[in-house]
Amino acid sequence: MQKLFWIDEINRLYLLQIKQDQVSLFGDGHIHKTYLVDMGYEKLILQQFNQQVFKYPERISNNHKILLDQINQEALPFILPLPIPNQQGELFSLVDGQYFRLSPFVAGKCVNEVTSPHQAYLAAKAFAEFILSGIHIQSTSFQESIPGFHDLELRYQQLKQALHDTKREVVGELKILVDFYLQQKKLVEEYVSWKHRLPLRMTHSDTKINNLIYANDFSKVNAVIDLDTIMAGYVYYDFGDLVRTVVCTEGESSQNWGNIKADKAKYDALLQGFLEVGEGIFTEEEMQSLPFGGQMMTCIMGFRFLADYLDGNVYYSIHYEEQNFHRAKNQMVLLKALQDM
Ligand code: GN1
Ligand code: MG
Repeated sequence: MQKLFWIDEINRLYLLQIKQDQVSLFGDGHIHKTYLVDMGYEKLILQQFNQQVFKYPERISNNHKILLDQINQEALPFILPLPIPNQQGELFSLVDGQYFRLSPFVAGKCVNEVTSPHQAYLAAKAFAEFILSGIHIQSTSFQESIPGFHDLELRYQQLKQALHDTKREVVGELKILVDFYLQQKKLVEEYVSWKHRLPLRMTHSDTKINNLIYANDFSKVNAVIDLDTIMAGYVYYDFGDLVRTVVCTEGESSQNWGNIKADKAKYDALLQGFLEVGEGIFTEEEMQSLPFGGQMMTCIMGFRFLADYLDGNVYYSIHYEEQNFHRAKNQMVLLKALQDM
């Protein structure tokens, strides 16, 4: 790996003695550059923060400070690895114009697909328990780390804008994909109608299955991770992104179109996990909104992947030029399967 010029400054800011060869790239998130720091006696996660995607790091600090102050972490059945404050008490460290942060490392397994309904059940329980742990916090105290992040109406507009501005030729399969997503107006209307009926809660807002760490034997959840999008949202967002990434029989990057199906047993297990925790706490309407969540979150990811492809791949990291196009196609096949389930 290239020489990491920022390590000395990190060591100074956190009173550490990390050496170059103790740092390696880690995980497969699409947004930040994540490193594992292995000092032998202790492991940490170090992230070079993506300021292109998250333009308001101070809002994330605000939200994380609320969590540090107001969530009883001891009572949570898993770890919430919030950033470790530096010597100045700040959650972010600015080194050479770049934001970095350090957080505890949690051992276990991060997966892109679950293999059993029981694993699905455990994931749903954990994310519902997370929502519950912040149910006493005024949703207005959270700031939007990405404005309009799950606003389906806005994402629909952004897709139309991308289509208008694109340098790509919209023909053939791309045209089919664009037409499919533009036809999802009904979901956009349903999104608007739910808005008036549901309370805002503290939600994780990025509950894709690899944002959770299972114990190595999958007997429990060790941690809920990727905490940048924690903000006010609807319960169905968190249920929905689980549906999108758990119920699908193929991962988000799969191109085995014929194998992309919705697994009803895993869906039912998700529902069971969520309801077991939320029963008597979530409102009747929140419970009723859950099935909409799966379709809505799949649709919004399709909008976003496709818009990014049309924009020239400026948001998500990609391994090849057509990857966002393929991701959008994957979500289209899944959305159809969920609509037929
Ligand atoms: C991004 O950071 P990561 O890879 O967990 C994205 C999510 C998408 C997801 C799709 C801040 O999540 O919204 O659902 O990719 N996060 C952000 O894989 O845009
Ligand atoms: Mg992630």
